[in-house]
Amino acid sequence: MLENHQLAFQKNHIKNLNTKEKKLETTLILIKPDGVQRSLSGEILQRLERSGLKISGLKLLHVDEPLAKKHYAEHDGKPFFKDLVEYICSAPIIALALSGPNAVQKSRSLIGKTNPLESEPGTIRGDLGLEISRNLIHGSASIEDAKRELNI
Ligand code: 3AN
Repeated sequence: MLENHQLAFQKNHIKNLNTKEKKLETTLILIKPDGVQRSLSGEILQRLERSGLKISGLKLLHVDEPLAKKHYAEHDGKPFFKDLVEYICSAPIIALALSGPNAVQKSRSLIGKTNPLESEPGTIRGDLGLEISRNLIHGSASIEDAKRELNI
């Protein structure tokens, strides 16, 4: 969802981190339509940035059906797949690449569990979400998923 030129500043952004470059990861974060519509983009970005992770690419986009199906391919066949695809295509989202040490695991812990009812207070979904189908944000689940999703 983010092309190479949109990731061009990544090295400059992360060069001040006290870590060896080889340990750095980049993950894909999506602020979903509910996050954008509820004007929570700033709050969500602030929470992610305050952890020390760096925004290394960012764009507002309106996802179309083929892109959504590719992104959510692992859920194809599940009962909620159709709604999931329709929903992510229903309004603009914000896609960002987030970089830093252990960026995948760190962003997942900031985001919280899939169901906002089960997400701990202090997490994005735990503090700001109510429903599993409107859980505000996507974060890649693994380093492999991050690589695949960033290249879609
Ligand atoms: P996560 O976003 O926490 O990695 P996944 O990958 O299991 O969760 O699910 C992807 C998205 O599918 C979730 N963010 C949520 O919007 C939706 N989803 C997952 N499970 C359900 C469900 N049981 N009912 C409705 N929507 C679901």
